[in-house]
Amino acid sequence: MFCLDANCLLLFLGLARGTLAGFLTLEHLLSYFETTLKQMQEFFGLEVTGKLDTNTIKVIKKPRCGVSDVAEFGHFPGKPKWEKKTITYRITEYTPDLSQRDVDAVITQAFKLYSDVIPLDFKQVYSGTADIMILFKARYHGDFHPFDGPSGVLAHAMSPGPDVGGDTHFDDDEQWTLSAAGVNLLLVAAHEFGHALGLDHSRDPSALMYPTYQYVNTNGYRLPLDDKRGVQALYGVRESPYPQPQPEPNPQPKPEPGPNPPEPCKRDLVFDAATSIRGELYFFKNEYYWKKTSSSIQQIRIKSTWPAINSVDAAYEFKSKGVSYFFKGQQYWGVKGPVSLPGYPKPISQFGFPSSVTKIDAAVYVKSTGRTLFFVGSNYWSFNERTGKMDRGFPKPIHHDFPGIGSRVDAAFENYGYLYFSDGARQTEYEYKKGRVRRVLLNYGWLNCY
Ligand code: TQI
Ligand code: ZN
Repeated sequence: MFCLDANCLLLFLGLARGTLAGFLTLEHLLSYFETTLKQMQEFFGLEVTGKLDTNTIKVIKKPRCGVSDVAEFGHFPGKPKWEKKTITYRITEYTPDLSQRDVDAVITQAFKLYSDVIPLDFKQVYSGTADIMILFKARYHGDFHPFDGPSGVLAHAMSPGPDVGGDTHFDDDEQWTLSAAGVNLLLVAAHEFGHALGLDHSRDPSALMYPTYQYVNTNGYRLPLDDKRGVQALYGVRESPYPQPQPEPNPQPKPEPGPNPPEPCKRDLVFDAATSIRGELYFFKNEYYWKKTSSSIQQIRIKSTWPAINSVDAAYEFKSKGVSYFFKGQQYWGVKGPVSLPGYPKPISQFGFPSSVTKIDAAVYVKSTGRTLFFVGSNYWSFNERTGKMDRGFPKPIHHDFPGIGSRVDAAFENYGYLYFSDGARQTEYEYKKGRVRRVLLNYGWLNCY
């Protein structure tokens, strides 16, 4: 915490430097200096005089936490920076080294290092021209700086500005990783985004913008102090804490009047979607879902739990990450129990669906194979959750691999090791290992109807 005074001096230096380009009078300098000194004196519990008295000098001279009071960071000539608050980015080409979802998550995380400390927001877009266009490509990739094969240059970014300004390219001859092996994507992306925001290299060896690559543990990684000062000197400080998704206590289901409250106990009940979430079963129908615990059934408006979601076509739970995905049309959302995750909705093309797929009928994660099965019309797709890629040779006809479950699937879920597939009001209990139907049921049988 003693480093705060360094910030004060830095603020002074930054302001002074900023002013130098325009008009700078001794009077300005002295008034900045006085303000800074007053803040410092207040912080250290000294008498607030705004003058360099002996006590203040003593404090300034004391060695503190090894952080020098002079700036090590740098900006580009002319200090180019973004003149708006929301910066869009788009990833046009991905690396085969990581799943698209992991790349998205790491890029989001790298931008968040900055948006946590400066009042800018970064928003991913999936079409058109974004402020920061991002791609992974080897060798020649459309600019005047072709990459050089493995190692050497890892990536580059343009300083802020229109057109190619901010654009960031990663050399796909590198082995991109989330770990200490190969080249860590978070650290390099965070470094490049520093350039894309207007930071030049730093002389501080602990800075992210120091011009040598050194792996550091990226768990809970935050922007090093020098880089934070550097970027705050350009954009200012984020005053309000970055809006964090709050794990709200599960909002109590209000008996809110809504459209089409479905009737549970009808033999012809058809589900839109079904999934397990944290050991409970969720059945979706119109704007509602039924939540089945071991002892009870509740009917709840979908919006009252996940405000952005009105109705769902398909849902599945990826248990090992504690995340569930909801699909509607060509969009999907990620949730953790009652908490909606930030950055959604995203396009289903991220799973590898072509644009001809306009809606998913059903989805289910099969733990034993690590695959998520997506049902679309009379076909199904197999998505490898480990690699984040669609398996080759899909889509395949449903009847080809799941004989007996029907010609299409409206809803699918897993329960106690069995898969359940609904086709209209009819449901089959399926034993995946043996590839056979065990029982034929009706959907409404799950809703404790007598
Ligand atoms: N790419 C250089 C870099 O981003 C490109 C570059 C060279 C550059 N000189 C520059 C960019 C001056 C702006 C200003 O630094 S790199 C590192 C680090 C590279 C290097 O591939 O050499 C990182 C990319 F810092 F580790 F050396 C990312 Cl983190
Ligand atoms: Zn650099």
